Amino acid sequence: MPPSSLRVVYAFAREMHPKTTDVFIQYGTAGFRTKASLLEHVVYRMGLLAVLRSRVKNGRTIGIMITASHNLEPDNGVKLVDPDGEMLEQSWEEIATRLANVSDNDLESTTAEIIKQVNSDMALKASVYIGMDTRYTSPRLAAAAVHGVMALKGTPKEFGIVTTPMLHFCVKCRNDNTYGTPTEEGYYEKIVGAFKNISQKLPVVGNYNTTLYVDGANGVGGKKLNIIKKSLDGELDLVLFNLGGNGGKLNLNCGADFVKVSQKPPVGIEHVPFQRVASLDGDGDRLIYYYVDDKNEIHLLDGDQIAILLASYITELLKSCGAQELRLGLVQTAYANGASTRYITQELKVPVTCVKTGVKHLHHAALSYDIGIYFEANGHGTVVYSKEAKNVVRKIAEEGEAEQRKAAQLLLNFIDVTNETVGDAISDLFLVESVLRARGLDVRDWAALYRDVPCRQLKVTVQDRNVISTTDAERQCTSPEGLQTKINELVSKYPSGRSFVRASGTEDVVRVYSEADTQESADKLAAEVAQAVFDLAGGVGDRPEL
Ligand code: G16
Repeated sequence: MPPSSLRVVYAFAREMHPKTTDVFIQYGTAGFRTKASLLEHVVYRMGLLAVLRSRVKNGRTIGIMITASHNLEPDNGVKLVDPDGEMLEQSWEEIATRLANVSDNDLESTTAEIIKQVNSDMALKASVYIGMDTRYTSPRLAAAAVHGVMALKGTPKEFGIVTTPMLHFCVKCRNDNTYGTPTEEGYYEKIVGAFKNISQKLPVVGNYNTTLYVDGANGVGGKKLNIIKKSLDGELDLVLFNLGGNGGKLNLNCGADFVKVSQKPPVGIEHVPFQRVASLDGDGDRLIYYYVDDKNEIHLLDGDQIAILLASYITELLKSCGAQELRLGLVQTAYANGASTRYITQELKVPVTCVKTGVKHLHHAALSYDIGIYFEANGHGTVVYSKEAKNVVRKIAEEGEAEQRKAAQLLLNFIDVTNETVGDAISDLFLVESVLRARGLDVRDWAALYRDVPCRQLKVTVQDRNVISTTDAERQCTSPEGLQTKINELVSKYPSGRSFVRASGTEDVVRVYSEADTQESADKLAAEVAQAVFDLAGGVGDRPEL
């Protein structure tokens, strides 16, 4: 494509997707995320960038997902997916931010500069897959992405409404046909098919029961499970609620983020004591389990517990295969409950790495193990298996002793249930159910593995959340001055106290996390730290109450 053709980049912008706001926007924890009304020009420009990225990757397919995941309905967002189905390479985030913020008048020249900077060969073909969540603003934004791709003569392919992990999966399959078929059906075939294989190998034993309630957060994940449900031949009896009907609003008083942060069950169903319930988030990339007891108290089984369940089962299978030489490790963030980290290192004897929030950081760290399990406490995570690990297991499945072969075949099915590209609520749900079934566990048996330290999360609104800087995987705050000293002082008053603060990369807030020996103390510590943030970091609105 000759450089003179870049004129169309400006023409499309001016005519169809003009930049109508001067609010600066940044590629954050999971792409650009803000009020949907401020995003159209940003998404158009990400269509342009996806084409350049595809050409830099020799024409391999790039993904664009339109979603604001756990955020409420008025927000929306956009993120780019790299060829192996992983998040956009971090060095390109700054380029994305630059392109999103230039004026329409400077768009053509900035695009030309970026083409030069990244050395994108404009003669190459470019392919871009586009998916969206169920928000009413998503179709309009997806159209803007298509226009961006067309402006630079790339080939867009629209997937319509899909979960975020489905789009990641399809991108990966398109670039690596050994992974699967790049369609929604291909996803069901591989992931659900492998789960059915496991279920047929494992009879229902012990306390496990096949009924699972699922809170769909009124988003896309529940809708897709409703399709899957019909193909499950009694292996799992899904009772779905919050599917978007009856006026239910996306992520409002329901969904994984609501359940995890508020530590309350979602609306939408009458809870039966001790019933196993799974809660998805709005775009189907996070999963939290919980049950309500006979005193109406909720017990959460969050990302930490899911990671532990998967790690212990994979360790057991590796042992049964005789493949203990494969290095298994776990990756968490500062939000991981202290009790979970102790359990993993002391009981499971599995190494743990702590990294910054954002699956992109966790995924990267997990790749350094033969088998890397990563989960944020909020339920976002998956397992990644190295080529070497897969080869070892495959060889045992073919050549091992009878018992070893059996375990290796089960592990191969387990690998196929996993969406290795990114955290995936549907795939994770089938992994968890496989382990509970294999071990004959009820949700209470699972919860009894260890006890969480009481914790609390709060949000504080400040004038500019960028005044907060952190270090040590976000566990220490380096600015504003005096805030970390104040946090240390507050924490020292509480037995088993721990607290940290960080700026959210998906919402315009500062997040506060605390742990202490009792729930009352954890709540109080969080409120005191929230007040310190409000006072020292320019809080707006009402000062948080104790
Ligand atoms: C996204 C990211 C997660 C992150 C979460 C909250 O989740 O993918 O890794 O934990 O945002 O991030 P922050 O605390 O920076 O707002 P989702 O489910 O919203 O895509």
